[in-house]
Amino acid sequence: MKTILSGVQATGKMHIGNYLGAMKPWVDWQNQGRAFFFIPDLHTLNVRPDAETLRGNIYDTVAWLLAVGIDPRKSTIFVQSRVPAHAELCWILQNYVTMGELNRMTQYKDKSSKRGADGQVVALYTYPVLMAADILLYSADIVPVGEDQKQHVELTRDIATRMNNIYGDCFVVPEPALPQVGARVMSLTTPTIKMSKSDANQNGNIMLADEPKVITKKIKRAVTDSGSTIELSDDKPAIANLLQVYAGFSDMSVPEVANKYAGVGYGTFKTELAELVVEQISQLQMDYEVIRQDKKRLDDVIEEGSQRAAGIAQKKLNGIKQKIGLT
Ligand code: AQP
Repeated sequence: MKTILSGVQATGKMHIGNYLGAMKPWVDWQNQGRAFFFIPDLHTLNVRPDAETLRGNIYDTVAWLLAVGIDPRKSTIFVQSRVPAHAELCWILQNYVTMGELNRMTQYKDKSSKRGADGQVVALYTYPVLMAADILLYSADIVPVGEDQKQHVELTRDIATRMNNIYGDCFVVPEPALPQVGARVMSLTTPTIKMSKSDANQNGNIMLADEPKVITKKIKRAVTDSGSTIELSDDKPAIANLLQVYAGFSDMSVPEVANKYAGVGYGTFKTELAELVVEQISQLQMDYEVIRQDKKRLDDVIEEGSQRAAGIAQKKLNGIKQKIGLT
């Protein structure tokens, strides 16, 4: 049986890129193997969130996972900081990765360029090493992620292979799995950059928590390309992105959506896209509101999942410590 693992940051603020690129596909993945979905709250510390906000965001994020359909009877849902083995393995792995490799990580370049000197914290730089520990502790075969995280999974593969070569069988070498639709949802205002929580222009994002009228307004104001009718083409990146969003929410393929709307005006297409997105997000929001009120249920999910994860992770860490001579 394959092991599947992935995570979503503890910001509580998910956009439709996180949803279509990661969380929605996880709902299918949980039926295809032994699945782990976690909240990487140690990663989230690199933006120095206020303590009370972080505490609440962890609950928000778990509630969103349940609302989109992650089922704790099928998947282990856990919080990273409750499993001490992540930080310990991260330290060990830092000895098997070079600064040259970390310097090539495009996410570090993107995120650090958006922050001032004070925001360029060491944990942002070493983020991919902690992510490698997250994956390798559970012997994950498959890591379903959006395209922006693919490079980090590839680095994880390099680290695992390196340690396997030095010490013999240490780790399973994981494969990234990108969804067919939604692997890279782009900003609605600047379709050349990915939709991102940290984008200064929040009109480019559709958040899962946005009200229907806000979603509709953002879609209606989304930039379009030259021309006036729907056509799938490499030189129409804005339309391609909107078609991708429609495909993601309708479970159609992008060419199917393009065929359905071929020759239709941008205005009509945007109206129907907004209706589709509003309908689906409204349902998710209703489920989320009910789940978020039930703190006892959320505590139980976190506690049970984190205990199960900690048992597996500690066993793996003990084996690695033995192999490398620490015990
Ligand atoms: N625009 C996107 N399109 C498709 N998938 C995306 N993901 C993120 N942005 C897009 C995927 O969502 C999962 C969880 O991501 P994360 O919580 O680790 O956040 P991130 O990758 O750092 O990107 P964000 O959410 O936009 O935050 P910032 O602004 O901090 O970069 C991952 O599988 C990710 O690939």
